Amino acid sequence: MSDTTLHLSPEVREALAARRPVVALESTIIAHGLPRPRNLAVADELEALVRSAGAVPATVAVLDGRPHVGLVKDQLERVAQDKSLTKLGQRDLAPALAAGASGATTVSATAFLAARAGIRVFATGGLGGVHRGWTEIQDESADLRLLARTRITVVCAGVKSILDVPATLQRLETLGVGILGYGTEHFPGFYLSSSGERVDWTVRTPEEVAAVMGAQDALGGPEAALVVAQPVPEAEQLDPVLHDRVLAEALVECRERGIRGQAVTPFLLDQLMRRTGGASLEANVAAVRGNVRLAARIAIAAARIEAAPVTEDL
Ligand code: PSU
Ligand code: MN
Repeated sequence: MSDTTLHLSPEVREALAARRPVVALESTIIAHGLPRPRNLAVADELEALVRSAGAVPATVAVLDGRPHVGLVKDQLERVAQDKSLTKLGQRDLAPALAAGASGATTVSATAFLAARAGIRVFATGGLGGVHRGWTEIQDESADLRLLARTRITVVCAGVKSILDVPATLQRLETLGVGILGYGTEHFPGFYLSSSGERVDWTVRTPEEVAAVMGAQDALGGPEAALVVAQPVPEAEQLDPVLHDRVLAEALVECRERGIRGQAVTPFLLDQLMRRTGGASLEANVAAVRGNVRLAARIAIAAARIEAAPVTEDL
């Protein structure tokens, strides 16, 4: 029989039992989104950022057929170093558990497992979305549909700029996923501070985000996620002209080589890194750092609201 029990790290188990703030982190960015050995340093740094902000990190992955929420040190090292780890979206979880396989979880699989563990806040770099050329190749990340049915707050730097951003925003609207611009009236552009698209709602504090989460719960309705989109600081963004040029080159290469499906996103991220001499990597890491810090502050604000005594209007 497959082991479908969630394996919580001791730190995460204690925090959840005591209703202390926890932040979920995905592992695909570590295993497939960042180059070795930098990926382990970043994974450690992200966990440390969550802790120093006063919350508990829960990195999610599947190891030897077991779903883990919160990894201990050697498990995190394995995710960063073991080249045999596959990339698991939510639909891959059941086959992976049944086969006893190991893999890193994407946004969709991470959000799914984190929500099942009772974690409400999740930080990543950029969400998956609708790929360019979607009229021919129907490549839309499973992240979107999963977020439409999972009550979790995802802090991100928008969706990856390798995607068709307006089409992705349209899909999120159709799917009923709320989006808050954090400190911005524009939807961020992942490596870039702005995608040029506008957002309908802007918040400026973690407490405002927590208030929206509270209103989501009080309203009921579909269990959709809340996307908190925070831009990478302008000083740390990738040069927009360089970005547009190398992305065009990378998209041509992707098409010429016939790369498809799950391989597309890691391929394009890697191509951008090579073609910008590592500058895209720095922008990516800067974005994730900011998101992890903010996610911890949101988790703390949300835990405070939950702990506050309930008052009723008379
Ligand atoms: N954000 C990053 N780097 C990444 C990803 C997100 O900064 O590598 C990963 C996430 O795990 C996301 C996945 O869910 O890319 C999307 O892949 P696809 O387009 O195949 O759904
Ligand atoms: Mn895809």
